[in-house]
Amino acid sequence: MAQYARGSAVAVIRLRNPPVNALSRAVLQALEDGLKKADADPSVKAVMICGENGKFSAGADIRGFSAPKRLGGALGPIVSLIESSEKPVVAAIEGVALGGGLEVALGCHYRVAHVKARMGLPEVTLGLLPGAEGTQRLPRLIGVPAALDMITTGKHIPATEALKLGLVDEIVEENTIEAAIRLANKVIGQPLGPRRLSLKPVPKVPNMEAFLDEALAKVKRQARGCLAPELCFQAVRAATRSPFAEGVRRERELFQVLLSSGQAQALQYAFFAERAVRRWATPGGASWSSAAPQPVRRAAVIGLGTMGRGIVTSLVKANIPLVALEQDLENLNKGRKAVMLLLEREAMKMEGGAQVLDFHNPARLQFTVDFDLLRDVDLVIEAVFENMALKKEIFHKLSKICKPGALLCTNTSALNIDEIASATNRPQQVIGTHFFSPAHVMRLLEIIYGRHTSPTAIATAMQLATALKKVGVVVGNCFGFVGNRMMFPYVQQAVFLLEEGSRPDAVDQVLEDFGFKIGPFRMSDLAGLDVGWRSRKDQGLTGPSLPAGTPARQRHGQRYSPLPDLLCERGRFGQKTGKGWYLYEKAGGRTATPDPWLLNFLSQYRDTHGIRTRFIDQEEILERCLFSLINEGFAILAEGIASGPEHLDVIYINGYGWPKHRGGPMFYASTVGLPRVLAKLQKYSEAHPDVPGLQPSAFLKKLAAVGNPPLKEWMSYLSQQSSKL
Ligand code: HSC
Ligand code: NAD
Repeated sequence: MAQYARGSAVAVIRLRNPPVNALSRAVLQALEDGLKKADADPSVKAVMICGENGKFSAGADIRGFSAPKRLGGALGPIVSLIESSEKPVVAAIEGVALGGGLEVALGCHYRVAHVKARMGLPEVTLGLLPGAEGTQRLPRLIGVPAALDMITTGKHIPATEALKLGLVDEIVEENTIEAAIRLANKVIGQPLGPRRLSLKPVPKVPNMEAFLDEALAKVKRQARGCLAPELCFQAVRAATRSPFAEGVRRERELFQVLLSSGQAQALQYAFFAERAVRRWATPGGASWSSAAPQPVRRAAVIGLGTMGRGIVTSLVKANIPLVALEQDLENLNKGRKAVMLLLEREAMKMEGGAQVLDFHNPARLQFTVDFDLLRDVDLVIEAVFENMALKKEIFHKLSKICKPGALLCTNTSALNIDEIASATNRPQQVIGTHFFSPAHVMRLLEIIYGRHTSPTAIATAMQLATALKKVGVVVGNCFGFVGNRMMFPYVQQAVFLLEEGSRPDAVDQVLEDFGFKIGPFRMSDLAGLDVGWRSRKDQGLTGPSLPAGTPARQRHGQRYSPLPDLLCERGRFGQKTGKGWYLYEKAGGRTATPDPWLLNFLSQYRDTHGIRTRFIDQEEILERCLFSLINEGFAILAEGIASGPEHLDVIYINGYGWPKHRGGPMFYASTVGLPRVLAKLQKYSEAHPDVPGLQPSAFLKKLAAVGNPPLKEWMSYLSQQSSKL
């Protein structure tokens, strides 16, 4: 609601809707009532609007978009009502003023902000645009380039930057409310015309049309299939071409287009999914509500290779003192150099730089080859080679050296957490913390509990994720966990498609057009083909341990493609060797070009194995790759490995480059329609009966039999017996 109070000549309207003062219908009604009351009271000479609990407002109530007309219909006119007040209105911005919250502040005649406040129009990140006249007022206040940047990216800016841009009139270190009341008293009686943004012209930019053309090209480049950024651009462009009222009409039209696009629903689902996964639970009954984390005052990272370096960087950035350990001095020096380079780069992006991170201080970051220095750490993250024997040896050593309460985490990509834990005297404190490469950049932390992992250990790992500014998702233990397990059938289909007649660039293009940042073959070249090769050798699928006489294209009675192994045998590991599925300008090069050698090799391979080459259309490429991944997702849900589809979606959006505007694989399946996904899988499975990944999962069949139940009801269809525990 909004609370109205009048102590002096200044009436105070306080937005009140915990926790973030979202502008629900009730809040807007109370705001309107307050404004009208202040207007009618002759003793009131000015108005101050602020938010309860140190937050101005996080904008429109996102849950209210199911009834957008009522919400939107109210917010724009209320902003106009504020602006047209004959008494000066001052916004006191504390905490956040986002979306509709900032639009309310833009309707005010003056804005005072606390130095720590953040402001922004993040509607674009929800698949929308600022629909309460923000696309028309902001460019008039701070100019087109800065407004376009804020509106098309949705970034939050700190108060200091807002002051430089002219978005706020004053910033204060404390007592924002008092400062705003002081300003309100000071401006009583001053003309309000110049303070009404709707009356101001949009500041001129030399050669505006050329500037806009360039800006549009940039927005399109970055949007990758997401509609909202371009429509945000169009709304701002309308401000440069039309009078205010016409611009507002255009803004409303574009808002409606976005609202009905489907992308807005997907992005709003993703917003709430990310928050929902914080409330983790296991089939054994442990949950976020009863488990308490233990403090991590000092940590350790073992192994300073690709992953360890990023993990160390992440911990330093989160201000957690740590020890970084390698197997020998040579690797330690290599790792130290790489970590320092990463940290220097991170420091350059920060205010205060290296001094703030303080990474040259051995009390904060110590490099060693001596396990004894791990005696008093609270948490260890192991990131050595993906080898079970080595991991067990290290965990055995850790359980002897580390203090009894220390949490022992492994960064394994796929190995069994229970087996690793069995090498210790404290399996309840062993947990998987699966970072994604580059670990200091990627937001996902997949947290894997084993059979004995304690709720405290899970809560501590989740707290670590928050401290590292990552999204932690708690999942159960199985080969590849959630993310990689769903990735296996996807990559497998991509390779089968090559066998049958497609090309790496054709497959990548289809998936990149769908919105993936990078297709499966470019991804595999980037990560290194040798990583999977090593794992397949360890599993006895290829290499010397493969029993003689095993058919080239079959393993355990199922279809298998030796293509990736054949490339590795020829030294084609991807970018690192300058060739893999593509050709690169040099070893370590990044520019992929289709390789005539590979196309010739594929054609010889098909001849050798008697495979008839056929044309494979885009629909088949997309469906076989995506539906097999989704199918594995249903199997994971049925086994109780993840507690809901939103977990899988958050993992895919934050760890695997799944396009957020498609809401994640399981949300996407719900939009395609489960009966359709099932029918397509059945069709492909009939054509490829030796590919288990295409055989529809029992859970998908069960849901499709009901029709297309809403995603939030899926888990209620799982019987207790099918759960893993
Ligand atoms: C908008 O404003 C559209 C306008 O332009 C008007 C359009 C008019 C239409 C015109 C038609 C013609 N609503 O993130 P946290 C919940 S669009 C509802 O954990 P933090 C959140 O779900 C809006 N709920 O906290 C969570 O509850 P849960 C634009 C909202 O401290 C709880 O609050 N605004 C909500 O890490 C705490 O949130 C945005 O996009 C909202 N607006 O971060 C801002 N905002 O656990 C979105 C939050 O039960 N919000 N909740 O799920 C944020 O970015 C972050 O929440 C904050 C706080 C930075 C505010
Ligand atoms: P890497 O080969 O780049 O680095 C491993 C490091 O561990 C090396 O620097 C090596 O010297 C060190 N090491 C080996 N034995 C050691 C010992 N006994 N004591 C201390 N250090 C030792 O490997 P990586 O890619 O960083 O992978 C590490 C782990 O992370 C693996 O389990 C891998 O599956 C997993 N992972 C990798 C990725 C990725 O994209 N590379 C992503 C997620 C998880």
